[in-house]
Amino acid sequence: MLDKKKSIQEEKAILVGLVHQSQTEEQVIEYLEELAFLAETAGAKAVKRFAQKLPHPDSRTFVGKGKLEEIKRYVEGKDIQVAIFDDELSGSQISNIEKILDIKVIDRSDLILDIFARRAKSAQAKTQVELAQYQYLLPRLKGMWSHLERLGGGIGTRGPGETEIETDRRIVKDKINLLRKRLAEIDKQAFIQRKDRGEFIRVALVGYTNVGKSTIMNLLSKSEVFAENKLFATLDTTTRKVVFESTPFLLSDTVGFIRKLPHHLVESFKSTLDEVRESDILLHVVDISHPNYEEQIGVVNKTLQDINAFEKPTITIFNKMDLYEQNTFDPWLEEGVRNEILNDLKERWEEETHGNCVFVAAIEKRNIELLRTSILSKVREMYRIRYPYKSEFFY
Ligand SMILES: Nc1nc2c(ncn2[C@@H]2O[C@H](COP(=O)(O)OP(=O)(O)OP(=O)(O)O)[C@@H](O)[C@H]2O)c(=O)[nH]1
Ligand SMILES: [Mg+2]
Repeated sequence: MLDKKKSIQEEKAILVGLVHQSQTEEQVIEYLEELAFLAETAGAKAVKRFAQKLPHPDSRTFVGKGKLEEIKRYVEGKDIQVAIFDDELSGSQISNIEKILDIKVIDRSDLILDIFARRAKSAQAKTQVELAQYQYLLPRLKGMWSHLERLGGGIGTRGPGETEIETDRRIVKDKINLLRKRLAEIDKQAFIQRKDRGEFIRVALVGYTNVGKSTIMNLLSKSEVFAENKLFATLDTTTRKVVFESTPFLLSDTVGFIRKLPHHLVESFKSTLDEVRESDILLHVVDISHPNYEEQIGVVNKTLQDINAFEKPTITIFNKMDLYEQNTFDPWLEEGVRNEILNDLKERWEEETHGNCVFVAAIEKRNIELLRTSILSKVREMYRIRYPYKSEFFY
């Protein structure tokens, strides 16, 4: 029962989102675009999107009955295996919707957990994801049972009684406890390792997923960190010692953030995010070519607050300037007008970040020297503050 197959690799999917009152239609289009990208990262193909304006989700079926009928009419007779909802669903909502649509139903959290599970490489990441998966499952067990009951529902088959559900709950709870203990052990080891790193200033790359953190890590540290155009390419933190003009420091590449990151996932990734929490300087990478980049900045800041890593000295790196220019400017636009638009943008963010920002195109290595200079001056400033009497040892 606990092996309910969730993988959606090579399946065709429809996407469903709700438009709340406070959201604009453009935002919801962008959200579903992101959900489609998540589905693609998990190996599925989104063939159709449905959105409904509702003040509150329907407690039984999430979207309204009429909308669900519309979706059912679309799905019927087509080669579609899964419906993906953009918000977290309860166990009973999942089974109610599955009853009506007669295809598999998963939600955004499920999808993100599935991607994380497939990408996890280290024992730490694997344990963290597994823990989050069981925590997500626990409150949904009952709904899933009633779903199974229906599937096996011929005459004479008896549905599960409370005992079976209770047995399952106990199995899941035991598993959660076991994983927690295992994680605590791994965390202890990681903590000891981090302590071994001495007195170096620590710098962490943070940001929304797919903004170019690993690409920048590679440029700055000449390492080969896995970077690709998929969400959550990086799950494990990579730390390298870097030396700029004889000043050494530690640079870490970390897991990307996303809106509505499942709560349990943030919880169990806390130890991976220790690297961020314990760092001295943050490099907040932003994909300025993304239509929702300002909202993404907000999501990252909120997540940093959640893990108690806010209000650290930060350099905001506006990346993908090449794509931004390509998307914003018509080829015939005069050079003067272009520069004016670019200057306005830069001035606005210079003001907002108190001068702590750099505009780069990592893919073209544009402005990387300037970025190095900004990082170096921040790192040296931190050494001076941290070790007023011996900071000269570090450069
Ligand atoms: N056009 C353009 N693409 C870029 C730039 N920098 C990175 N990319 C591309 O953006 C995609 C994501 O890059 P990554 O470095 O993997 O991004 P990340 O932030 O580490 O992503 P996650 O680890 O998945 O959170 C890759 O396809 C990169 O080649 C840039 O300056 N311009
Ligand atoms: Mg990465």
